[in-house]
Amino acid sequence: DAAHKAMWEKLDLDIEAHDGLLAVLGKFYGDIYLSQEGRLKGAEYLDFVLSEVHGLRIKEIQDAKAAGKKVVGTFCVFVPEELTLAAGAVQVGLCAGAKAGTELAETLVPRGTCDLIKSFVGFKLARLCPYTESCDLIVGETTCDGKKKAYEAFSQLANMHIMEVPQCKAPCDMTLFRSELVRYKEALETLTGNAITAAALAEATKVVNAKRRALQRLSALRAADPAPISGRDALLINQISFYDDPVRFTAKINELCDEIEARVAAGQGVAPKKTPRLLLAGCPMAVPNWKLPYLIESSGAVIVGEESCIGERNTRDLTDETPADLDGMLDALAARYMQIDCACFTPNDERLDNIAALAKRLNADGVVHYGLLFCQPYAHEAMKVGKAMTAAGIPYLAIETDYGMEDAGQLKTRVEAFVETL
Ligand code: BJ8
Repeated sequence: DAAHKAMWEKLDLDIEAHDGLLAVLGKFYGDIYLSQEGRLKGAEYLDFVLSEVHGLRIKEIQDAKAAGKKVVGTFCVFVPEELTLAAGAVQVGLCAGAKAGTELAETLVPRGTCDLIKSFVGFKLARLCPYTESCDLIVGETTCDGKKKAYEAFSQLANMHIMEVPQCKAPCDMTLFRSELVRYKEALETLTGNAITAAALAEATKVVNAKRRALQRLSALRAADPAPISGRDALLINQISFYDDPVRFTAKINELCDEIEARVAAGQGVAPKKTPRLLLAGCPMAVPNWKLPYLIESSGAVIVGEESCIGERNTRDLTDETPADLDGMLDALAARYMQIDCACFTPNDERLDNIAALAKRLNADGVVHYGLLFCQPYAHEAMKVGKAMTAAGIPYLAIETDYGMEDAGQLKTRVEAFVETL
């Protein structure tokens, strides 16, 4: 409507290109989401949030800014939302899952860069993302080479803070990460003018843990056969967790879980009992990257879990709520975040065990590894995961793809062939 348009103009978006993007997104969402059968009533919340992804939520964020709040954008689950919230700021995820502004992006990052990076750079250069344009500070991190070098270029376009994330997990790495938490805390205090107190951090930790618990509850319910929720909807829930208000989100997902519990008790699901069940593992799938989940779920299988940062890797571990002083709380944060089994770490063998355990817990019949083209860390681990799954007797398929649609037919053929063997 006119008010939204005025807001987007104020954010200096390219209105015509942005209209085009929303039209494509709406069509894509209709085909992939609204066409599903046996959807939960609580999915209305998902449809609403998505239909207003560049509308109402941006309006709320603008209102918060007008009231003096700061907005922090992130690209990685290593950035602790607990600290951001404790400083009274709003945190939003900026990873992007659509092909947009690619040519512009390639003026800033090399062609052989993964689409996740090209997408957030492209969205910025093409002036398409109201979240990016709302940020007062954007936090980068030294994870993969692609991201860390892209942030050097990106910092010419936005106010950035770079966190050093270690690549190993020895005691000295823990010390380094702990000191980076302090540096991030100080950056937030400078940005917002608010001191981060023990009381504020304790409260923020409760909020973020409650969000994780709701997502853990959802994950646990997906062990049921028949699967009570589609993988597409579960992925969307995890995607929305990165930009909706955390307290509202938690309440809505707990309501949805109540509905799922009733469904499981009644033996109902989105696909018949004994439908082949797959665990997706690998690179994060940012909104609206729904290509592979859609292909899988239209090939006679159902997805029962996501071993990615837009999934289990972001929700598996809680932050210890028992420390009473700031120092203890920062120790707890460091301990919690350093458990993340990102492929950027070496070695990263715990990930292999975590995938096998997750597949077992979710009663998965197989694992599909998703790697983005040009992503070195996950391409290497796809091979290791394949060996580990074979050793554990779990059927395995590795897929490497990008945000384009050109390979959709070929991917579907491979997925269908894999599903047939299950
Ligand atoms: S903690 S997974 S969110 S770094 S796909 S940009 S790795 S070349 S996203 Fe990640 Fe944090 Fe790790 Fe999670 Fe690089 Fe690969 Fe691209 Fe990637």
